[in-house]
Amino acid sequence: MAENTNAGNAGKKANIGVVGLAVMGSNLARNLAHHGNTVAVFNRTYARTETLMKEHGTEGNFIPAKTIEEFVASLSKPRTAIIMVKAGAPTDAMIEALADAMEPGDIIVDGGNSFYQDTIRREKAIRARGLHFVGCGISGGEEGALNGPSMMPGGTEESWKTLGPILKSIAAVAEGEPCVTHIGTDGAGHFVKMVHNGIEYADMQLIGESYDLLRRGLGMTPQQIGDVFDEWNKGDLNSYLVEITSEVLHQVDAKTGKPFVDIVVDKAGMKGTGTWTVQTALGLAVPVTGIAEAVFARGLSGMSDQRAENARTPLAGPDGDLGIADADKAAFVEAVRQALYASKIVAYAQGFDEIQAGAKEYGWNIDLGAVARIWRGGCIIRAKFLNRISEAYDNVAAGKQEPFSSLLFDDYFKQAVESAQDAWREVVAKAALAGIPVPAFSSSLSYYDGLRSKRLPAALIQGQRDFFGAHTYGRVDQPGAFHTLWSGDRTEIQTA
Ligand code: NBP
Repeated sequence: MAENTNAGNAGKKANIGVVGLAVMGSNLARNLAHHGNTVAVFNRTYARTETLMKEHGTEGNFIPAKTIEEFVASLSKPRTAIIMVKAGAPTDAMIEALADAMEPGDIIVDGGNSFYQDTIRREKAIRARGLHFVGCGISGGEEGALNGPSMMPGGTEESWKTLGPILKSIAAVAEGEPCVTHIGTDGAGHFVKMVHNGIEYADMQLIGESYDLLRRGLGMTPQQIGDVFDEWNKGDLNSYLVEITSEVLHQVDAKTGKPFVDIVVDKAGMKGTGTWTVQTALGLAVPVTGIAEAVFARGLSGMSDQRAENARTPLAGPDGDLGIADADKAAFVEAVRQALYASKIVAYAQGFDEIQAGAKEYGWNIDLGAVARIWRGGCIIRAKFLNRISEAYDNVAAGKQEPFSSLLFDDYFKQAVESAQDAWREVVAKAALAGIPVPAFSSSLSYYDGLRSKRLPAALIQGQRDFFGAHTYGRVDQPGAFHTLWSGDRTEIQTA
């Protein structure tokens, strides 16, 4: 494409700016320009700005800047700039540079994958200087940034008034609605984006376990399993992740002619958002067992020393063959589909629990129905069943349905999990007998059974805690706190 001389932009101001023009920033800048925005662009190394202008400068109105001062001067007021640089110290450096060059009332947006606690800290510091700071989770990878991401902005209502129309212009659209909403103040957007990524981990692990059961357990080929995922994608499980799973399973390695999945090293990488989700959930005492098992499973896949030792001196156990007769295999595949759907519902229910707990802890007024709606398009966990989640929360908000303490008690999800549970139990039990690890399937089932248990062994744990630490316990038959004199005559005293 021809280089943009920007002759037409002389004297014109940009309504939005992008700082950081690596893959995400340049694609976001192009998306903004494609939708009628005039976009100021700046990158620490000017060569990247030149490349963007050379390759895509004619796609819309850009104003390239060589310095941060030039960049800020080219923005109309309130000046609004989205930072898309490496998370951590580089983001802090750019926030500082922008805040120094901007004026009160201007808006700094961090579109990177920042930890929500950093966003809370930064928002406070920037607000003290009279500027707005918006932490905005952006999902959808580089393709989403260019063609329509799902976006989760935090920050003030006032900044949303300026930013909202701009973000709506570039967001993915699902069922006629842009996949962006104002999540809540300060770190709310990055918090919700973090949980989105945690759910993504769980979803991917559950799909992985389904594949393993069909591959090792039933002896199906990757191609055959890809066909199964294609079928599953036509029903309740319809989602981007199920769709791409089929693509990956159908891929053949050009070098060897082998299934692509067989030539990939079985060690899953991670960049930290799953870990943050679990660490945060632990702090808030929300059991996100599906997400946690997914993060731990990636960790286990990377335990090279232990796996190498097992290769030398294998730990004994069954070989993974489920021993299912050919005539019964189709029924087992269907059982796995149901187990996957039930476990997925649990993972999402846990993720939404974490968002609710975060909202309570940090004083955010988060519309959970709206969160489910903006995840229907543009993001990695986009899925048909998010409509069901938004319906459930919207019905409660509209007073059409009694509030529920977990999505699992919503009529639709309750019924869906109840009808899947026989298959779910069969899959988990058979996997255990055959030696196929299904940590996310089984922990989700245990969570479900934990919730339905009338009595939990927590009573015994309280007894143990009181025995060794005088931590006291409650009684089922009267209020108050009690302690038994375990090392004395074992009488009970009331302590509160
Ligand atoms: P990277 O995360 O690879 O960062 C590269 C950019 O950061 C370049 O523009 C680079 O400038 C700039 N930068 C660095 Br490195 N250090 C800097 C500093 N000290 N001061 C100023 N600029 C600095 O880019 P990306 O993959 O496009 O991602 C951008 C952000 O978006 C990240 O926070 C990422 O977590 C987030 N994100 C990424 C995805 C994805 O799928 N990749 C999805 C969602 C969100 P230079 O050209 O001068 O080196």
